[in-house]
Amino acid sequence: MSQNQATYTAPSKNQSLDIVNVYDLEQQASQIIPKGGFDYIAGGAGDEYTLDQNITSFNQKRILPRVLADVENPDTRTTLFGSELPSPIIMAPIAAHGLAHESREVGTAKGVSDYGTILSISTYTGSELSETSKVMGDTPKWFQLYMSKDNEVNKAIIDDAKADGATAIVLTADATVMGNREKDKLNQFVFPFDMPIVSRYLRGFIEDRALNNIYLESKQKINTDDVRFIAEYSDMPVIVKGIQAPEDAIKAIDAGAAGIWVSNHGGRQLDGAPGSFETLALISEAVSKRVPIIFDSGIRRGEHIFKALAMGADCVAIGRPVLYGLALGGAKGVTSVFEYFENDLKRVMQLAGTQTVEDIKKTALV
Ligand code: FMN
Repeated sequence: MSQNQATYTAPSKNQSLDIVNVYDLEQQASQIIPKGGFDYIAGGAGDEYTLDQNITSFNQKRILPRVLADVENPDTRTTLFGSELPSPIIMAPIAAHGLAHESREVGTAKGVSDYGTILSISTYTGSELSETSKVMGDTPKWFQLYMSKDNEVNKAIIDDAKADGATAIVLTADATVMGNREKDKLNQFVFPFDMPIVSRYLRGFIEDRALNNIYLESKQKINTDDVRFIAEYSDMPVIVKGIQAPEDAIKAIDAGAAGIWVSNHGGRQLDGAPGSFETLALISEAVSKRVPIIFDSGIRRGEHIFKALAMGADCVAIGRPVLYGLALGGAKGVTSVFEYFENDLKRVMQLAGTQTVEDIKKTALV
């Protein structure tokens, strides 16, 4: 089923959501997002082994209940790159929010900013940067860069992100080719709308907006020189996203990365890779607190956030669940998702006897 602009109708409601859990949210979202769009969002690569493993691998570690802990109203507030946040929960960069809701990235930006956390804007945004900025006030935003083969194009994109007020560049390094997304192939999925930033380097390929064509124009040979180049050119903190091996974390930091983003792209790239959580302990050891660690891929519960922080992350990023909230409730739905995760984390903190985020980080899982 090929879906073009004329036939793709994204959901449009704007309402707060009463969330029981985000699996239920996914199920509800599957009923209202057009099939091609839903499969693109929810799907993973190949057998979807890694997609599943991202969630199940959290069970390899357990949280010891602690009592007589003298804890009340746990405090989830934290600071990341100088930004004060209500919780260690930020928004992952995600392409084409217009698949989930007619308000596109503008709806997400409003919802994230009403909650008060960091928004990461994808190179594959379907909204202009100025449109999202308008609804965000002072809420910090990061720009996620997929590199073009042409550094002049990269410079122009970084210039735009900087002019728009981005406070960090997230260099995604794990998507140099597209993962084997079989659902998208079966659906003959193409993006049903334009993407203003990436069109800068799509050149002749824009006509059918097929995924493979986008990757053809992206840079494949990414190395530490690119990290150095972006850090020097942008004069902003560069966070390297897609790190799953301790060696790559060390290489990134040596090249000037100001942050490490542990992620396997939500199981959308290399199928057969471990669950992202399984890689965190060794990466955290290698990073050794030199720079902050952001963790994603598989966060679905407060328990998962707690475990990621206890294993060395400084904050977690939410991906798919935010788009499901956007689909079901627009900007308000997005805020509801962040509030759900914060409340769930607070409950876990209370039961695990931890008053603050720093207490979680000191907790040993069993
Ligand atoms: N990561 C990027 O760095 N840039 C992107 O443009 C991007 N687009 C994505 C689009 C979709 C629909 C999804 C689900 C993920 C995308 N990601 C992208 C990966 C996310 O940033 C994040 O790593 C992933 O969603 C985490 O997995 P989870 O959603 O299962 O928790």
